[in-house]
Amino acid sequence: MELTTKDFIKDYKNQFQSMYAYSYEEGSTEQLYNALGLLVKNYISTPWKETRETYIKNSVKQVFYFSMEFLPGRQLKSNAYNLGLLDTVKEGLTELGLSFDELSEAEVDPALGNGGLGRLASCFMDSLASLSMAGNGNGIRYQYGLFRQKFVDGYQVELPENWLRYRNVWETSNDKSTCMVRFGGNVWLERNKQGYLEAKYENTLNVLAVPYDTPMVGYRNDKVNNLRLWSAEIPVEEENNYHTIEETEPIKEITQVLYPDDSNYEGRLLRLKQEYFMVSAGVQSIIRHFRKYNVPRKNIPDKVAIHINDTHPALVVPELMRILIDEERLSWEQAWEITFKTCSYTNHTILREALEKWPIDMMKELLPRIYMIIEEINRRFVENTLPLYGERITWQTAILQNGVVNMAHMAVIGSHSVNGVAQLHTDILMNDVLKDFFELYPERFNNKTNGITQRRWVHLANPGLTQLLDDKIGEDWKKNPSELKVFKGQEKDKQTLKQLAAIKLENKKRLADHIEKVKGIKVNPNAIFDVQIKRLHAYKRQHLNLLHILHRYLEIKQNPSVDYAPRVFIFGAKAAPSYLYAKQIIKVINSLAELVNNDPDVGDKLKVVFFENYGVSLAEKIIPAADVSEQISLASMEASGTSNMKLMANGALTLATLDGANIEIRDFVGGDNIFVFGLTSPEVYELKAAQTYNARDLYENNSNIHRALNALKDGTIPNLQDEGHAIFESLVHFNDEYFVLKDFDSYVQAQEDIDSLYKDQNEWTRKSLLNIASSAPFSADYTIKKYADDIWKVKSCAVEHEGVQPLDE
Ligand code: B1N
Repeated sequence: MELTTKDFIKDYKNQFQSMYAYSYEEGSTEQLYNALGLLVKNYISTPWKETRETYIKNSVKQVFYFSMEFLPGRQLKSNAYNLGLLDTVKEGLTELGLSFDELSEAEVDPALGNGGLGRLASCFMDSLASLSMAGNGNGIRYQYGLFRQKFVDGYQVELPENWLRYRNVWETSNDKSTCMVRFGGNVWLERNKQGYLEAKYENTLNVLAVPYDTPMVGYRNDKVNNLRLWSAEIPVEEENNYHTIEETEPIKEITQVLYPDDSNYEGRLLRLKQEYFMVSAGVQSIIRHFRKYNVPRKNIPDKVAIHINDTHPALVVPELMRILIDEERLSWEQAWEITFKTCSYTNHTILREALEKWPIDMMKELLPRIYMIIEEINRRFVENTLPLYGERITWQTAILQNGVVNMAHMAVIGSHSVNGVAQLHTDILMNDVLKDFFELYPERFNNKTNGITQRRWVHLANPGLTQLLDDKIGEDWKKNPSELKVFKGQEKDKQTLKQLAAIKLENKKRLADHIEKVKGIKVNPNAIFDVQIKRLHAYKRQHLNLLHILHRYLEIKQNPSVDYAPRVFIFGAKAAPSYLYAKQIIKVINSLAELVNNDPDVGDKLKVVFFENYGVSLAEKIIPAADVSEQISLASMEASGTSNMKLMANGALTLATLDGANIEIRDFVGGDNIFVFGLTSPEVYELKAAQTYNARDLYENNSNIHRALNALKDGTIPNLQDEGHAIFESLVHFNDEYFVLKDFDSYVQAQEDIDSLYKDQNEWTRKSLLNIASSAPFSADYTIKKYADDIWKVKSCAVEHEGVQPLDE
């Protein structure tokens, strides 16, 4: 949009004064930020309204992305940037004697997700809007986000994240669009006068779902989509029944807090309530919205696509059936046809412990009508499958099994499309985890490799690199990421390589300052910045990284002149509060950091930095400064990964197992420009099947492993209780479930190769350039384009020359 600096200044002064009734010069940073945020939101309101109207007027097909998690990150900068106002706003503030960066840091970063799954949902929102596609988010407005992590004595401590304590300028509560969600009670079917079977309810707990809408601003295309997050409140007409705070608790608690488990399913009743609450409110509001389209109900799938982001929202299937049958009075067959054509499902993990299975008794009691419908879906599924495929496949794929509702099975059976998030992961779904379903419905399966938005992760996080790209290849890459490959042409240009190295160094200096400020550790900006940032989990193997650092430390102690390039190992990771082993790994890394960072024999050779409270905002600081991207999960375990893509796009070299999207990264950048180590996925499958793995043998016969493992428990590392022992036990006595010791040697070798290459700065930077230039396929714009073409069948509403260009690859 067009705005002069002068107009902005006038608007801002007015905005501030109308909110606080004094001059901006007297405002606190929070107030100054609030006024700025609300002003930018005012600028958004017109395209937001017009986008909504255009979709309805043109009867455009809309996607509804149902996700229990969204991790949008701070929105001020990104919104101003996508609107095309960032420079004007910065200039205007400078004229007023204010700093944009300072105000922007005052914004809270809403932590409404655990990790990759939630961040992916937000990257998708950004791409949908930027591609001018009608895409809506549907989720929960948790009052408390993911816990704030603090280290006390090296141990993780969890503090509540009360992100709504200050006002959230981006949301608008929409009282007009509330819905009622019913839980529990008795339900029965009764034939009414017209001959319909009617569902009758008594003694239900009625919860009011209030939507809070947040604008999702497209990149320079005047399109603004909607993210709708639901909050649970007491229905107004029932307020008189709730006398005390204790009585309101069962309602308020539904949207109080995000479950902090990533890749682990915890079968708590409250979580099931959250899932149904979000699903029911979302589906009701879609059906209500659809009435505005004025087309027959059988055409719902032509106008609406509902996406199920992992199984958490899989109750969409029976809930849509319930509404179509009980409220819209369709027959079962008609309702099923619509539901199946409307829904699609993404699987994000093969970890057994993450697959949701709800006890039938719990489901029956909490959601009696929904359970009746699930039973009928299951009955019909069995009836159809049994004669065609026989007993084994039928019972293996049924929704109801051994007293539980298998949510993945429900999602697959109720969806026309099932996808994994990287090619290897999709292959594993087809050949292993969902093998029987692949036999039943091969046509439903497809791969959609994850992606990231370059706007947040390159344009905004790395302005130096962005400017260099603009200078060298022009600005087209911003709207058409495939243009990035043009940058490859400069791989031999000394001048470009020098500039690229200088930009990386600047970013590292900035991060080094931040490290000193928050951790009190001085690091050398010329050292290799080696980064592992992701949730803490045994399968991601932060403890492999830990063992290698310990190995290096012991080598240095033995031979202080050993030839290692200076290295800073940087970690960011939260552990689920109930995941003891993950917390023990954090403690050991922190204690090792204390040892290494304070040992004068070590000097610059080795520093270890574990940031507290890793999240989107911290990632934006770390990623542009990274030299090495650690992607070291046991092959087959990491569905995709997305930090691998962000780091690559910022010029880090990847050190990886052939897992998840790492394989595709290697394919695009070429085997010479990535460090690969460890078992491959087929090798992992083979080794597991053979049952011949013996970790103790490796401990006893490999001297490096022996020494490092002993150092975990002989007092080398200070201030440990039994945490070092715990890691030792899991690796040696419990036979190393994730093959850490098996991959140790090849990991150490790859790390040494990194040292050698780094000595040749020119060659290193050349490979860094090739990584940047090969990162385009991981633009979420491409990912979304594929979802739109293959799964959702939605089109861009861009008029020509607007927004992100029609994409070619
Ligand atoms: O989803 C990301 C992938 O890039 C990661 O590889 C994958 O680990 C991650 C239960 C999850 N899978 N499953 C979850 C999150 C919350 C929860 O309660 C499971 N997260 C992933 C995006 O595809």
